Amino acid sequence: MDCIFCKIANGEIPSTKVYEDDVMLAFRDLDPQAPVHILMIPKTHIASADEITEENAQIVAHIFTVAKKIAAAEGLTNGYRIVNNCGEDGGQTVKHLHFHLLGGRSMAWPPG
Ligand code: DGP
Repeated sequence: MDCIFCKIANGEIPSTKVYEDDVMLAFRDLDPQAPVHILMIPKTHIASADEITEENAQIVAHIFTVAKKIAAAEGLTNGYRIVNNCGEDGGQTVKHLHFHLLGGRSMAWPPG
């Protein structure tokens, strides 16, 4: 499968990793939209949030338990935002489930 985030997860494509375990990887976004912009991905290929099931939901729960530790390690003591873009209208460009962890500035709402 020609998936760029699978290639990052297995080391075929380099990335600036900030966290890794058996289940997930977190690395800095190539095109940061905030002073801290990290992508958190499952190592296993899940195409999008639309593909989350009872069977793989534990992976997502794990990512969220790690997210706050990454935020703390990045010094985001004043809050942060976690974003998932799902499908075309959601603005998803890479078809491998990922959560954007953004921080280091005040975020606007609503998103564009
Ligand atoms: P999304 O639009 O939600 O699918 O976000 C995809 C993000 O992935 C986007 O912010 C740019 C980032 N990205 C794409 N290719 C690479 C890459 O090869 N390396 C890294 N570090 N980030 C990438």
